[in-house]
Amino acid sequence: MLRLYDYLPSGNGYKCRLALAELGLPYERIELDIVAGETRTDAFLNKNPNGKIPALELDDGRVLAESNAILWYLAEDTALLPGEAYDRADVLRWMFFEQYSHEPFIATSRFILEHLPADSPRRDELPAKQEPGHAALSVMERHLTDHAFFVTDEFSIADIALYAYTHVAPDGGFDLKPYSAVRAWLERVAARPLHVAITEG
Ligand SMILES: N[C@@H](CCC(=O)N[C@@H](CS)C(=O)NCC(=O)O)C(=O)O
Repeated sequence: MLRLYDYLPSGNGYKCRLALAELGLPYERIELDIVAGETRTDAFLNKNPNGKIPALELDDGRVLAESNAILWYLAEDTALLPGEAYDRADVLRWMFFEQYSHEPFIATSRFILEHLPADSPRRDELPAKQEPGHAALSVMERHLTDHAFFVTDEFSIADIALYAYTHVAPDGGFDLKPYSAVRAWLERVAARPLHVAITEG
């Protein structure tokens, strides 16, 4: 059975849980407390030398790290990944956007506010993350104003990659009120029949 090394509050881990739920794939979830350093043990570093969840262990023992690589692996030959070359590249476009222009500002603000002590010096990083975080939300808003989903007319792993941290953006201090198209898209994703919440293990 697939084994997912995970941390329940993690949006990166949640991306994998969302895809596994959409695809109806059974898996074993191994919870690692990232704040307590459980991803930095020798045993885990032998699985992912980068010391981060999520990591997906296959039946044959191979391990795949990086949330968006895991999404790609799970989605191959399913409705979550389009077949046409341009559309597949467009999925990658949005997943690279998520990692470079969205996650470093929106996800990390949530991590600092929700998982670090109130007196953490990392709180000083928060103001500088506001402008680029809102820039990412504005890019999404512009695209979603005339698209139901990010790539083609269908839900794909591009939507999963972007949903994970966008739906909890307010936890990081990002008000979603000005982004009506983003909010409508969040509702469309959450209404999918096999959708699971980030709190569901
Ligand atoms: N680019 C990676 C980021 C993974 C990541 O940042 N994981 C965090 C939790 S969301 C983690 O495991 N941190 C623990 C650590 O760095 O020790 C991905 O998309 O999977």
